[in-house]
Amino acid sequence: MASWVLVPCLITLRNEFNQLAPGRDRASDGSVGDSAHAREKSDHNPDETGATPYEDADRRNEVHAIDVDDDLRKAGWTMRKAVEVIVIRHREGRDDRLQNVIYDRTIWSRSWGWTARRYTGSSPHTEHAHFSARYTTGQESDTRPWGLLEEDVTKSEFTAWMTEWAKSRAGRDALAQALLTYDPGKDAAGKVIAGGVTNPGTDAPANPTVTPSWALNRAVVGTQLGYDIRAKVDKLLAEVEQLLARGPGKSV
Ligand SMILES: [Ca+2]
Ligand SMILES: [Ca+2]
Ligand SMILES: [Zn+2]
Repeated sequence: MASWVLVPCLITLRNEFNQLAPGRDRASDGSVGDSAHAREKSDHNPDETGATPYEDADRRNEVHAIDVDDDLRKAGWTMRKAVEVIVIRHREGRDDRLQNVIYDRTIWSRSWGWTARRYTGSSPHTEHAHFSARYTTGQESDTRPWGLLEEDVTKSEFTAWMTEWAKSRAGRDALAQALLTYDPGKDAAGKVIAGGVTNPGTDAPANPTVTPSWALNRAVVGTQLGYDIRAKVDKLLAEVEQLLARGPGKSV
């Protein structure tokens, strides 16, 4: 077979899978097609010497598809999740390098807005996911990240970020606002659902947010009462002033 290369964008995709899951099974990996592929149009065939569904603008003999083994052997990850990350980015217009993705009897394609359709080809694609790249020059050579590593945040990294955020001015403002405005809503019968700050529910004794929020509540009520009382005293004093101004012996 004539020599061939994989399009640069798919080299990055395969590298990204390797970086994400260094111990992944590679048994069902693939790129260039076997003799069965060579008999039909396939993105696994080199584009200058083989039959492909599309043609590109250059003379490089390129393969436009990879298969990645389903078994990632990576905690918190499945091929389903990896496929979702990649497909969603395409659906949202944040990536445009792929033509279609096939995995587990499902095909997602650029041709119909990246929605899922049942894949009825001879292989159900349950042991590997198939990624077909586009034949456009800009997309073939685009080696930007595919988003898998971005999604790969461990729980402890996430906790550390959240802790840092909660200490920041913006984080504290947002948390305070969320706490003070949280409304648990009402049920079908119109009763307030337990759980909000203003309605602590049955966990009140053990809920550390309840005591300070009730103290705050009482402070607000106290302040309001203070204003109300002052307004009434001011009104009363004004009336007394008026009475005194009229002098003795005159009724109001
Ligand atoms: Ca090309
Ligand atoms: Ca080519
Ligand atoms: Zn394939």
